[in-house]
Amino acid sequence: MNKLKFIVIGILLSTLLSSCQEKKEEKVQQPNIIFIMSDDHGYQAISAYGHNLNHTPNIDRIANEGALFTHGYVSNSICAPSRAAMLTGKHSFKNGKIDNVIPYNWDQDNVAKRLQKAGYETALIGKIHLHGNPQGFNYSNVLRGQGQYYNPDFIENGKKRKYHGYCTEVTTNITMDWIKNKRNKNKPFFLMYHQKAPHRTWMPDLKHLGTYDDKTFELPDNFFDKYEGRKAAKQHEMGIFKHMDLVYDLKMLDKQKQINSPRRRQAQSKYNRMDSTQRAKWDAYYDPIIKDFKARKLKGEALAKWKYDRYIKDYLSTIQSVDDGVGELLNYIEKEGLSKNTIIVYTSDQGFYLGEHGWFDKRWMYEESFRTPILMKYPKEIKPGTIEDGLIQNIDFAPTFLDYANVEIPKDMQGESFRPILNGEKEDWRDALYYTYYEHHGAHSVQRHHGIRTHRYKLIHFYYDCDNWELYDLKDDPKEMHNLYGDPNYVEIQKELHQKLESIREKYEDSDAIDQKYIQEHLQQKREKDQAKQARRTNSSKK
Ligand code: SGN
Ligand code: CA
Repeated sequence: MNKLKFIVIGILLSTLLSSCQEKKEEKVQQPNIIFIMSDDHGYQAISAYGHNLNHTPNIDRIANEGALFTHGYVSNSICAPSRAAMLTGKHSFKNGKIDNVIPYNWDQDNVAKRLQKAGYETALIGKIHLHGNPQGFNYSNVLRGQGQYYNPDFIENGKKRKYHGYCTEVTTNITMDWIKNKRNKNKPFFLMYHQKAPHRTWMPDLKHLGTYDDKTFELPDNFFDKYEGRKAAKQHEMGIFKHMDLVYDLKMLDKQKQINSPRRRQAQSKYNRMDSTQRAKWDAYYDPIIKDFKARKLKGEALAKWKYDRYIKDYLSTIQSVDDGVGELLNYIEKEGLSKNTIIVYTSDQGFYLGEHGWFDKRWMYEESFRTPILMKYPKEIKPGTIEDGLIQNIDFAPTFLDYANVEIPKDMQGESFRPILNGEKEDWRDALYYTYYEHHGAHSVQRHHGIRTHRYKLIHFYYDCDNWELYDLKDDPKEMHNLYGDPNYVEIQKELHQKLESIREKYEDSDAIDQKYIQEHLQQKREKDQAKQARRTNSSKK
């Protein structure tokens, strides 16, 4: 009898022990997650996407060792709303951050808070562009607002700190320091490594000046777009030819002040941030270009082409530093043996126009800015060289990370984990995406709009102080030059898309009433700002 008791207790103990071990192993198995994001990095400027503009070997490595997403999209193509959508897993009208102006509420739930609660060590480094102290992070070191390319100011755990050097490299150095020396190595980690580059004004690092000077860049074939049938697009203020500033954007800051620019003062202040050694190298590169530009007295189409050429060269050179940083991080992960258990994602807050439709900037629901690059590796689950063509949106990152971390996905997150589609279980995956854009009137003059995109079609509604519809067949017209709305051949498709738009708005709980609420809030903010401006003016005139 005693012997039997002994055996039973023995079995019970060993079961308990092995289940404890399993639990421990399960914990150890939680993957590290590195979420790399850059700002305004169009997929056209990542060599893995095959556009042959530039060479980004390190970013490409992520796709070569994992997956390249061909249909990655954002929910609202602008910086702060895009970041809010990624953190919360919700569309802008749900998380409240609809534009770059209305404040973000950090008190709401976010993916970092959830991971932190589940035992993750969390860090946010670089650009976040959401005012207020970041919540959900053990360590944060973020740029103030948009940040500066040279000798940038950061806020480290709530305290201001100035760094010497080039912003992209500084952000990488802070990240490497955290990953090597600061984090608790007994915990899985969630790292948001977010570059400011290649945001306007595309100031390259000194060592990358001239990287693309020997390459000839052809204008995109719709560079001289006349926007026929597209009323909203006609009102843009993002033309490379018409709106790009020679001095502010294209660095023609001549000492003689002969080149005309309404933004010379702002250009000068960016230049003034550099120290004398940095300025000497900067001048050694740009001064001969300024001299040559002045001598050529370009006009019309020749000037348009010159502007595009300077823009694309600066933009791509700025990306080289982003790629360097990714390389440094990937090498470290590999050297430390962390590769197998680390998920690495590369994305941008949205895409960007590199001369398509004659533009720079983003905001529109047209492909170049609605789409965003997504590359992801996780050797445990994703086969190298995977091409993923499912419709993915930035609201999906938060639930996807929680899924991989084995943490419950809150019911009110609107995005969905795309882990199952990467694992080949695609059956129920969505067939359409919903998009919203609110920042009107704002920089670059893009009308308020929303719309739906399926694999083949896109329906857009421009509204607020207009009421225009656009419909595109992306198979026949991938560059979105022919608005088919009202075309008798598309009556049925148009009807279907209208119905789909209605139902997707219902699904995500958007409505005209919600929109009206934001319009009022926006107008109120505007009034307050104007009043504050007026008060400052009155005060200064009294002095
Ligand atoms: C700045 C830029 C704009 C840009 C917005 C938003 N002008 O206002 O070109 O669209 O930021 O960019 S600048 O002259 O100040 O550079 S975002 O990435 O933050 O959304
Ligand atoms: Ca951006």
